[in-house]
Amino acid sequence: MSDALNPETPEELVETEEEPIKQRKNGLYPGVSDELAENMKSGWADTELRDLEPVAQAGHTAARRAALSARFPGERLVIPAGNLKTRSNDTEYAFRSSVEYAYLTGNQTEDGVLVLEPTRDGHRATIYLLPRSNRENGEFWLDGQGELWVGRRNSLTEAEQLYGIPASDVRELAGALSEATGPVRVVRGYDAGIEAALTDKVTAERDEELRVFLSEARLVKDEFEVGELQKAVDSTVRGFEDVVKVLDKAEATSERYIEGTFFLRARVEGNDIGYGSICAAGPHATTLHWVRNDGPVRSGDLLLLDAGVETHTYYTADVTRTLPINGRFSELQKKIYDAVYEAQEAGIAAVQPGAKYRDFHDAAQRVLAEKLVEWGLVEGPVERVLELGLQRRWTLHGTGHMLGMDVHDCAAARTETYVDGTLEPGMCLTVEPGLYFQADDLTVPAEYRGIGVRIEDDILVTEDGNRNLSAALPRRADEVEAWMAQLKG
Ligand SMILES: [Mn+2]
Repeated sequence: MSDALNPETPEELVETEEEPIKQRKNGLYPGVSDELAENMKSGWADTELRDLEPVAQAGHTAARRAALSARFPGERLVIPAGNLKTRSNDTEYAFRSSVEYAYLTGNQTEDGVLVLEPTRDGHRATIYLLPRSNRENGEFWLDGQGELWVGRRNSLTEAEQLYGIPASDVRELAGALSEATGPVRVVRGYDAGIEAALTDKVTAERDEELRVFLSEARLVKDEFEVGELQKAVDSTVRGFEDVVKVLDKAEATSERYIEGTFFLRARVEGNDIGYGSICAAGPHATTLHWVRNDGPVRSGDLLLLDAGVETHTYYTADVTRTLPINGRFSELQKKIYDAVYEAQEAGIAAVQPGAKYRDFHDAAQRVLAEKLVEWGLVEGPVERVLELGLQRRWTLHGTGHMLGMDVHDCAAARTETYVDGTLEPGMCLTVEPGLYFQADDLTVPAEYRGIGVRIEDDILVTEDGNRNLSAALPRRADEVEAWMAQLKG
């Protein structure tokens, strides 16, 4: 990629519109003649887009903002999208806006800020965004954030049509906020500039209440969100099929071939992967978050693939399958796989409206503890094992979590509404028991060592039970083998 002509920060450049950038930074733009500067100001077509259709979630974000408004009457609420983060020198990481901002606006633009201003009967929402680049003062082509470099932005008028929210120039927001009076809360951790403008007006405790509310608001998904989650899962299913089809190429190279194959599907059909793909072959499957993905892929071993496509609206799937690389489970691999499958079946059955959140975890852990006792790996009785948590040497992690715009969604929700809470229709969670025998675990027979199995599905709580959103991907051992045989042709 090429280097921006202008080494200065965008804020400095865009503050004063009367002075052309070239003159203001006299001498900093070698090679830009007055004639060229003048020439670049004009000859550009009017590209304003008119009569835009609102984005698909615009019909849902108003209700979300209304719920937020009702919770904090009379207070100014500030929800930033966040800023670009430097990767190195003048390159940045791909931007992903804060989920709080995307959830409430449907917009995902860097530097955007949603502000809810208190009114007599609720709040008035405004999204603050960077407007189109100024062509008169050279910002358009001399500024690193100019549209010539980073691409066309929506005008504020276009943004209003797309998101159904009045839009204003974000460059005026920090100043306005620092002068504003009255109670205010901000979602922290995304926009240092906005936080600095509010520093003497907010408290950590009050801001945390805002963050907790926005996390808990997302526990129950609306119809649009469920549709997006299903879309994410459907793409993920295709990504898993892609991987099975290229296992021979992965054997000839490394786990990276699997990572790259899945990523291709995620980028073509969605926004991205929802989290770093875990492409763990052989003993790497016993490392819970194996994302280095630089190991060999060997026939006879298992591949634990934990990956999810994220949609353009940020909803992600989170699915795991443990596959025999050569297409057939060995006897011991199948014994361990079947135990995890049985535990997952028990876990999924416990996902019911009105059930405690902990129930599905307990149900799955019980099955795994029974198997471990039955195999002689831990001394029974099972009640004692569960009471002391002894099975956890091999089960390692919780059996699932909420799923949504974050893979571990609603993480700021209070214990009483999440872990100690009750399942309700519209909640979506993963059920993902596993058994992991570390390669250096001397307490298990040698043949178990280096085997890791996890099976993970995305389960929606419905009015009368649950729906497995990832049911299209085979889970039972014999079905997995048949599916692989068919794909490998
Ligand atoms: Mn998961």
